[in-house]
Amino acid sequence: MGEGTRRSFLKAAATAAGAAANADLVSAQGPGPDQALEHQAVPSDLTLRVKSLESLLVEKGLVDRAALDALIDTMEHKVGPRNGARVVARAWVDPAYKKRLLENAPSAIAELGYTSGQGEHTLVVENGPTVHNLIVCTLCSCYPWTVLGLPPVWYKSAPYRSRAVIDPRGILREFGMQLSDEVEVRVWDSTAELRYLVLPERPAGTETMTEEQLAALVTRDAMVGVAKVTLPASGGTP
Ligand SMILES: [Co+2]
Repeated sequence: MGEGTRRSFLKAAATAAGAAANADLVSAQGPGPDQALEHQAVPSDLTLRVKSLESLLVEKGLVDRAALDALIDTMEHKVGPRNGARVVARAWVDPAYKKRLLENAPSAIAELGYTSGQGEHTLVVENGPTVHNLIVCTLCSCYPWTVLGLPPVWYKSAPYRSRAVIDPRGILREFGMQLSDEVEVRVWDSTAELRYLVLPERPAGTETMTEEQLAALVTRDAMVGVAKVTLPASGGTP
């Protein structure tokens, strides 16, 4: 096919992929329809159509799965979590904002311009020297998408969903985190009505950083609770 045609196919597919990914957030992925209904509605007809379309486009070789993955990766790692990172950085530099954030997260998050319009509540849970918070949705993939964007694949996976509750320290070890026995691990099970965001600990050595520089340090994983915020190796920016 001509380049123009191919481009429009890719564009359409990219839109479809975005829609499919978003649809995931409001569709059931749980163990069964009955259980999943506790959290979210079953996939809509539109969701199924979008998924079918995406599969067909890939199968026919009209779009490259890698290109779709790259697009979703951008949503997961760059666009979405940057919102949460700004919220975290503000809380680190502004104690009054942090207080508002812990007391009424949706309102404090909306101060920075991020609103979901879906009416679900968000609770921010703060990590500290003796407490580590971890977020999961045991039944499906409920996620604070207003501040974190799309959930990563592992967040939606059955092993993470079950083991985060049964063996949170084991999960954290697999993500490279060794917590001492003195640190209490709190696991928060998200629902469609109540989502969680982790406020990570501000790393030492960042006292002179600007809010913007701090935001650049904050990762999605740290806001889910499977990582800490760390300083880049010396010589890097910021
Ligand atoms: Co859920």
